[in-house]
Amino acid sequence: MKKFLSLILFTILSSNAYSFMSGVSPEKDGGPKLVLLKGVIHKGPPSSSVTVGYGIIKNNTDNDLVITGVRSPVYDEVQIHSMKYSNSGTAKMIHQKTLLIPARQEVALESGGLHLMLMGQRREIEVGQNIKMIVRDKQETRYMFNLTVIDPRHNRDSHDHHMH
Ligand SMILES: [Cu+2]
Repeated sequence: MKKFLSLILFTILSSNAYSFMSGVSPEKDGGPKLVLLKGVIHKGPPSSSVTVGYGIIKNNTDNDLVITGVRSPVYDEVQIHSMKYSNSGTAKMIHQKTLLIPARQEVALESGGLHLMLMGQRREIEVGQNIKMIVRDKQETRYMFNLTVIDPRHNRDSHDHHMH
């Protein structure tokens, strides 16, 4: 009986893992046309419910691509935010509903600028883990981004303690 249960569990787990990219027809799988280079997720303190993701989004095609959404099985919601600075020195985050990545260009997500805002973490993440995200563009093409969890306290020169 125990064996039977674990078999069911395994089937459920593996079908979940599979369904992450399923439902996407092959012609809607953008493959390496849009990639995230040096993708990282900052492992936040246990008390915080939000954290950030950075990296360099690279468009490997001759066409402009417009990102319209990002999701990950690890987070309830992933938003693209930009920063707006006022003359008085305050910073405000703006939710970007779309993000243009021009043909053959790179757009950096970095501390103090554009970033992925990761909200509603569904499970514990550990430093070194690889977290996948599915990015959708205006043509409903999907791309897979890979991000590695890092401990931002070991990257003190990244100056982001005042941002998040
Ligand atoms: Cu943000």
